[in-house]
Amino acid sequence: MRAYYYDNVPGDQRLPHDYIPSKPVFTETLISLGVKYWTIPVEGHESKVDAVAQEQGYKNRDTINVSKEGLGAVYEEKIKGFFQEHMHEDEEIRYILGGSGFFDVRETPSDAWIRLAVEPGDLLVIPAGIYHRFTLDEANNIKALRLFKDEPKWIPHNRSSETDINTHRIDYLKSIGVTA
Ligand code: KMT
Ligand code: NI
Repeated sequence: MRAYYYDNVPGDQRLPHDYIPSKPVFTETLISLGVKYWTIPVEGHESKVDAVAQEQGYKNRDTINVSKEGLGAVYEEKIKGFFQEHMHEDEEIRYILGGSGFFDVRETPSDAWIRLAVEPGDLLVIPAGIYHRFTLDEANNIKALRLFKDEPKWIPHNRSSETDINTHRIDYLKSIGVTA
């Protein structure tokens, strides 16, 4: 997984949006934001993903195929929804099985976007309460395992003055040592 600051140049969300030269984001920064990741080769990943899932308490899972073929009639709507800046009241955990894409997470307090370019083998944990979004890249497909702690709660809460005072958002800010 490559992490870098998003260039904020208007235009196609599927383009890399890497500054020239690139502004890399270091692992320490991701850790300070509560973003966690592991790399587990897809070939023979099952037992290793199971071990991480067990250790982290991720009890349930399903597979999502984000592509025209995979999503059918709801494709355009889903793509739009994924790219709306939002937060969840639970972690968003993804293990990439195939394809590629971009998760953007907000750095706090700068409010800069950090782009995470994910590829097969990446296991990414986006913490509850962080503002983020997702887009496919120009290859237009990604296949991922979605893991969750209990029953899946997929509700995205789009960023607003309401989410700014959501208890999970406040708890997140406390966890990274930022006071709103
Ligand atoms: C999400 O919730 O944003 C997604 O599931 C995106 C696709 S998973 C690679
Ligand atoms: Ni999300």
